[in-house]
Amino acid sequence: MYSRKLLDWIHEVELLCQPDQTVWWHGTQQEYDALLEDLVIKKKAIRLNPKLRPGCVLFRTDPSDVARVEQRTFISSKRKEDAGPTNNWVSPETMKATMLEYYQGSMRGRTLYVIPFSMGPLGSSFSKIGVELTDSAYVTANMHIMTRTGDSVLDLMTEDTKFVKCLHSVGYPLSKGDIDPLWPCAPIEQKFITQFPEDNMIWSYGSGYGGNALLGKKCFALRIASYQAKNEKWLAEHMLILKLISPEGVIRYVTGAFPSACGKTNLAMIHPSLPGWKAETVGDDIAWLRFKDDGRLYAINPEAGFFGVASGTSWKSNPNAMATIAKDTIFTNVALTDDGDVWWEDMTDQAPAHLIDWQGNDWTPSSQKKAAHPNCRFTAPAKNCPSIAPNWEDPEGVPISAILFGGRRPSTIPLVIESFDFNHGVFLGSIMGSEITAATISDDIGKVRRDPFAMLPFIGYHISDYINHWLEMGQLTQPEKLPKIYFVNWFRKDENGHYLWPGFGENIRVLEWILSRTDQDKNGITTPVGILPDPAQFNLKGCSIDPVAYKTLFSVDSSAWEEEIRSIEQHQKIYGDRLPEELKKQLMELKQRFHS
Ligand code: OXD
Ligand code: MN
Repeated sequence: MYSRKLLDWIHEVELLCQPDQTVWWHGTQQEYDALLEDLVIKKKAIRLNPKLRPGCVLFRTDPSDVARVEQRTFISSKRKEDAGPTNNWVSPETMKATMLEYYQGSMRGRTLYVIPFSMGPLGSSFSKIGVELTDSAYVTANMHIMTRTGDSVLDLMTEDTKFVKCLHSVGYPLSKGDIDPLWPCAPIEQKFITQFPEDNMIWSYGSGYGGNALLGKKCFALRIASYQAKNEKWLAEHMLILKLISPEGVIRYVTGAFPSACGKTNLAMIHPSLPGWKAETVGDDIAWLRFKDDGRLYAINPEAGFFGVASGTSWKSNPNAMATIAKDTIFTNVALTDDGDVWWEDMTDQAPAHLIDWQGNDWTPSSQKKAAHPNCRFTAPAKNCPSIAPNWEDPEGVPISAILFGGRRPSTIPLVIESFDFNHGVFLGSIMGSEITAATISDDIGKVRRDPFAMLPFIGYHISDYINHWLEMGQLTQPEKLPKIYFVNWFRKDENGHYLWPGFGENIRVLEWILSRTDQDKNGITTPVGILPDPAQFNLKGCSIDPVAYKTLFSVDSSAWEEEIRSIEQHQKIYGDRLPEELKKQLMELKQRFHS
């Protein structure tokens, strides 16, 4: 029996958006295959060479629709102060009135897909249900990979089931005789990605790409879920989940939050360089965490696939990702090779002699433009990942021993810092960020762009309440049951601009130290910024790192930290008059530790 609430809402949307037809997504492989085949026939997608990439297709978006649009993303809470200083806010009444005008007839000439989906394993007590109504077949195919969709979700829904209503339209209605463009979307000023946290509702209009349109991901699993998590005493975080098995066979799990371009997916799929260590992937982007009766924090990955940045992914940087995308993958905005395969910058040392670039034009290595868009993506089922943990879908979640925060920091920040306690760890999460590089058009090169908890664009409410919620979570169990919190930095450089740390598989050495600390096996050295490894106990066996680099990696330079403290003080202004007391106190104590 379908829920009346659901049927009524679909009917409302049909009357509003006026699609030509409505199709229920049942979640089967046959439907998925037929949908993709239809897109290929209509030339909306290109089938890749089945001998090289079986089950794979390539989409090219409109050049104006290639990434999340943060300037068009809104938290429409009833009160402006509940959205806080870091979110765009428009009142729900005004936003609904504006968007209703756009939605009026917006699906004319198109099919409305009804996609029931579960974030999290079906039926897990961690999981939440949503229904996306979309006029995009591309979104439907991606949602099929990224979430658990279809009848099995409907079966779980009763009249009382709360679900997130996710409405999506590409914003390009078709009149009779109109030709549908390759990638229909609306101009930037008509794009809206709106979360209504109090209504459990998301309205997205005008974009067909990624986090703007696959509403289960950033909009639901982070923005709406973070709001729910605050009210229900759990955490919805922008974190990978990694399972580590020591040479002795001890299994532990860590989560990690990193801003973009810090190798989060690489770490989630790490190939450990230390003999005997094994790593398995539980999640690469989002973690939902809650305390269970034993007092420990458990995590699930609410997603079912990876929507990863392809650029830079190679057999060298991430062999597990490369193996994952060998089949059954949707590629978007990558380049096409002459033999019907895909390519992107840094996938191979040498670029092919000829390609069709992401916009459909001929490309050779002498071309001025990049062959693939820097934000080109793969959408691949998590189950195809060779490193996926056999228990990655455990409805009970996995117990977390350590939480990592990191960023791209060429100076100042040591390779790893252990926080003194949970609150100090929250402070470290609040100051994480990456140095602005030449890759970003900005006058601020060399300055740090802070991105608290890597959640700045994803917190569905006031950032001060978010920090306070983390602090309150730390009070919900005995201190010894809490995961330990670490700050890591794989990206420190010497004065000549060379990376001091080899990174990638060698990061297992840092993880080994972290886990030895959670086991209280090894001593640390107390410094003003936190606890650092005792160099004598840090495992460098088989790693050719020179002693000077090694010293710098673990050094705390007080004049650099003075600058860092000034920069943190400056950053704390984002909280306005609602700077959480604990963050103020932590900064003061940091200063004091340098002077005592
Ligand atoms: C993502 C992001 O797409 O963080 O995962 O932007
Ligand atoms: Mn992400």
